[in-house]
Amino acid sequence: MRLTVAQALVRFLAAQHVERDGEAHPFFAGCFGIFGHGNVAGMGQALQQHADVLPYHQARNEQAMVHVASGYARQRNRLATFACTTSVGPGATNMVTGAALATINRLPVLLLPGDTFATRTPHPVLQQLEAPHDASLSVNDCLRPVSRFFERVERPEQLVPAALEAMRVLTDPVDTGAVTLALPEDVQTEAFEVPDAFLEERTWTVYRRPPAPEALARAAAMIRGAERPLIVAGGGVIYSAATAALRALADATGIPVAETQAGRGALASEHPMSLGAVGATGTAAANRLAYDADLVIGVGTRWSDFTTASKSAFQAPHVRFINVNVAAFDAAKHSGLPVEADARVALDALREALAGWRADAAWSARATDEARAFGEEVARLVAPTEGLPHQAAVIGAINDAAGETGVVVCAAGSAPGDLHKLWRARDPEGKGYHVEYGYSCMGYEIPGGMGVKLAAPERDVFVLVGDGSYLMMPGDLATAVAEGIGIVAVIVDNGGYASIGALSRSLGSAGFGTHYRRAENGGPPLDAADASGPAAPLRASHVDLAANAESLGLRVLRVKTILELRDALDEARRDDGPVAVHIEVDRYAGVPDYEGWWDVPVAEVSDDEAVRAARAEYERARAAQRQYVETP
Ligand SMILES: Cc1ncc(C[n+]2csc(CCOP(=O)(O)OP(=O)(O)O)c2C)c(N)n1
Ligand SMILES: [Mg+2]
Repeated sequence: MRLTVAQALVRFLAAQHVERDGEAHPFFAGCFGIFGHGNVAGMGQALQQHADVLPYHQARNEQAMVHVASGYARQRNRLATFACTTSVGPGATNMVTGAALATINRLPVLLLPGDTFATRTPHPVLQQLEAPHDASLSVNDCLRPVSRFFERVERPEQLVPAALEAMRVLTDPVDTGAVTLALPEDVQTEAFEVPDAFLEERTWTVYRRPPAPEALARAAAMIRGAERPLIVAGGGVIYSAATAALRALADATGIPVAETQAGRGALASEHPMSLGAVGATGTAAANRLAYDADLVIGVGTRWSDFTTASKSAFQAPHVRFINVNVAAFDAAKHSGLPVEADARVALDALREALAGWRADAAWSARATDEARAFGEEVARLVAPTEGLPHQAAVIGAINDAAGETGVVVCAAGSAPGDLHKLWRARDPEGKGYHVEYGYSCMGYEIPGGMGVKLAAPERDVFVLVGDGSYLMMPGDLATAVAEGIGIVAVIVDNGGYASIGALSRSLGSAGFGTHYRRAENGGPPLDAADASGPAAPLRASHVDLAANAESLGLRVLRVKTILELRDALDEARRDDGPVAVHIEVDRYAGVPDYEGWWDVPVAEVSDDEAVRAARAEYERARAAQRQYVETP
């Protein structure tokens, strides 16, 4: 059949299915896009013609639409996503940040940027980068380092192998991430004889890879020989739908479980072995057990710097690691014993291999005691206080409104650390907690939350967004209104970049550059150079974020107290359309650190006494860093 490249691609995408555990469904939920001269006639025409098989959704910012796809993919356990089409030039480069986020978080997204003419005739076309030394370069080459697969389709026939390669990578749990097919604007519109088979329904099966028997036996022997084993559950546990297998292993063995950001909620907080967050933003319970653990069993984690508290969290002499992971790259980290396998299969196999064995009863009991004590600490922190509300109490209110099935979405600022520590996870499949912390990208919150809501319309989706993150990318709230995506965006206004302000103060730099307005323009003076900040809490910013959200078409609820917030959340979640809830919080009321640390280097020389003191403290803390190079 003779079709244009764009028509063939759209029909191909609509025909792709993915299957796991015998369940198959379409891989692409649709295509987000913003049209320009680089895609309006090619992809635009094809999407119009085939709107019945691949629905089109208009976005307001290309970065945001990639975030929507990432949020969607994560909520669907990476078994479905959106395609994203852009024009050539700025529309395409706007996707670079979204691509990096997807690739770092190992989430499948398909990017279809327009590209400059393959014929080279109108060169330099509008928005073209000219590289005198290399005529084949275009701005789309920025997408290469942030894509797991990149191809520029310069001839129509090339689409066939390129599209198949794209699907291989997108559906592979090891390789997945952003995939880019750059489409020169002339090639999009060129027709070719498309093989029938290319357009037929195709199912990509995600097989569950079992561990090598020898690797499993070694892992079981190491666990049996351990005195203080600890599981660290990562996002892979949730993506693999292995939360029940994790719970069964914890029940059978009494091994305590700590969680990364992506793995948060893998084990419900009520479980006696659930220690919650570990690492730089960890709970006292998890970090104390991590300190003493002699064997750490990472499951589906890529061991980000935060998880190990910059390699200071695990302090037992000769602490060893076992890494259960589908990706050899991650399984080899920390000179651990690599167990390359699907998380669910491996957890079930470990439970069988450990039948009859239990961890030392005193160690398990310590986990339960610490978890209970930290639960009391959480209750203390989320309780409403006098005066300006605290962010912790906002989190407590959202947690209650979310119940067992609601989802909280967040990405950057002070909230991710607070959520990691404070959130009581209740959803048995771990789908109630969605903090993007691989890239911790300001601006992800709103579009990411829209993706979650599109993936799970039956759930209430609460987006917790700081004023700074809000200002970076509010525009796609207009998309949420236009498309009827009923998120609840809780705008937590503390008048600037409070998290970085606190970090700056702790490093001796007095919160420099983290308030919106300069002091000479009526903004607040620099903070006191100590971690407690000024005595009187400063009122939030001069920007009326509630009015901003209203102007984009949202219903907005303005609240002043936690009691009002609770009512507003209840009202908002009953509303079908998107609702924003605006609340001012105390910029200086942070949640404490619980023996977590983060390596942020401090100036080695300075005229400032506060910086010199911070450097001395930094050097003391850095002495605890380890390399984890034991022989397994
Ligand atoms: C795109 C992007 N730019 C910069 C940063 C660095 N950064 C991390 S948190 C933060 C401030 C966030 O402010 P806000 O959303 O108001 O949250 P708060 O810190 O006040 O809790 C900044 C600038 C980032 N994570 N992402
Ligand atoms: Mg803020």
